[in-house]
Amino acid sequence: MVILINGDDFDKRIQLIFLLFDFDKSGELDPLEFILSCKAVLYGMCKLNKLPLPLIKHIEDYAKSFYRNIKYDKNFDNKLSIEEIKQILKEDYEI
Ligand SMILES: [Ca+2]
Ligand SMILES: [Ca+2]
Repeated sequence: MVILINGDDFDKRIQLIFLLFDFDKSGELDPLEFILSCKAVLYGMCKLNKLPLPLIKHIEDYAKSFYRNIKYDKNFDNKLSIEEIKQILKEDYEI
């Protein structure tokens, strides 16, 4: 996540990653798409840093928590738009 938020072209990076995981090109990430994107990002970060891989159950619980929190899913439609994801990364960059 640090790599994502520390660049000058934050919006472009987020857009690119968002497009990779918005499998149905709906313009929003549904819970399954978000879980898959979390898995890919976390596994990549762990492998890069030679850390143990997190349990899939923990990743799923973590990802699902975003959809239960109106702070993240601001319109509570059980989908995360690119604007909602940008806000998550800007406001809670330590996640
Ligand atoms: Ca989608
Ligand atoms: Ca939403």
